Amino acid sequence: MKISRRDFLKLCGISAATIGLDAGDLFRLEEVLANPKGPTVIWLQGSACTGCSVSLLNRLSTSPPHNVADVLIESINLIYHPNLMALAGDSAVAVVENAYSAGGYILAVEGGVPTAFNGNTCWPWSLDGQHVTFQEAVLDLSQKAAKILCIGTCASWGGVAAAAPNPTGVKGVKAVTGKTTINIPGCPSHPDWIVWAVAQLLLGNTIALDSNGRPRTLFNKTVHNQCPRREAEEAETFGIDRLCLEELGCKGPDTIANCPIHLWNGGANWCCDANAPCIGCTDPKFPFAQLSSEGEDD
Ligand code: FSX
Ligand code: SF4
Repeated sequence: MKISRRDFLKLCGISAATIGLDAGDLFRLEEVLANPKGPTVIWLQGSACTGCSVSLLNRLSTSPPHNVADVLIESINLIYHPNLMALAGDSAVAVVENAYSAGGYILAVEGGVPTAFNGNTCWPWSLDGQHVTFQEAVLDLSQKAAKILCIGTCASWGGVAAAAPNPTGVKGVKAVTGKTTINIPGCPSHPDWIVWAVAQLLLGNTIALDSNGRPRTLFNKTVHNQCPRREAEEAETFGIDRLCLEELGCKGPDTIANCPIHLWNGGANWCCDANAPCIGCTDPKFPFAQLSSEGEDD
């Protein structure tokens, strides 16, 4: 299916209300996407499960464009993505090298950065017959990136990939590069959060971040604060509809995310309303411990 740059606009238009784009934003996006010299996006995958890419790939619409991956490839200059690009081997690396020389690209990182064993547990590619570690690739490419987008909790702070005992020494991108990163957490990240962030960067908008690098527009209230079960009686056992899940370990009171309002799977549902306690996957300390909430509560 041939998809044009206009289709990214259409996707943003479909999601405009839910991802907070107004008519002026859509008009400016149209101008940006019409520019053949628009920003280049390099998407790297490190220590992760690829769930963030799958989450984005599953961003389905009932009308064309159906698949956000096609849209991103055809409408945004996404030059490197391990699962989506047609190129492989040296020719794929050459494309990254060219983008690096030009600079000014958006570097999207999915997955944490293994640092133990000099980073040799993760090799994204080889150059001149030498393995390049993911750590080297992230360090090099971060130098000339206009913006660094961390897709998912692993890239943001380590996440599941950095869970103890963490033998490969996985860290988040900011911890490795020292650079400011725009963190779009979630395990996986919500596709609309990713689309929102890419659209903001294409528009040249400044994204206000909280102290953990998360966009304040998306991450400003606890899950608990927005949960429809907040006043409900507490469940003592699993599988009972409409009861609060705090006694069963719900992390909603300590987790900042808009899942109860934004919903998942094309608006089908979200964790607590499927009777599954929030596991706190957008939190810097996920999966084992959590920071105290910095959002409003009660
Ligand atoms: Fe991590 Fe992405 Fe969790 Fe997986 O790849 S945020 S392990 S669901 O999805 O990086
Ligand atoms: Fe809060 Fe979780 Fe209870 Fe919802 S289910 S009200 S998020 S503790």
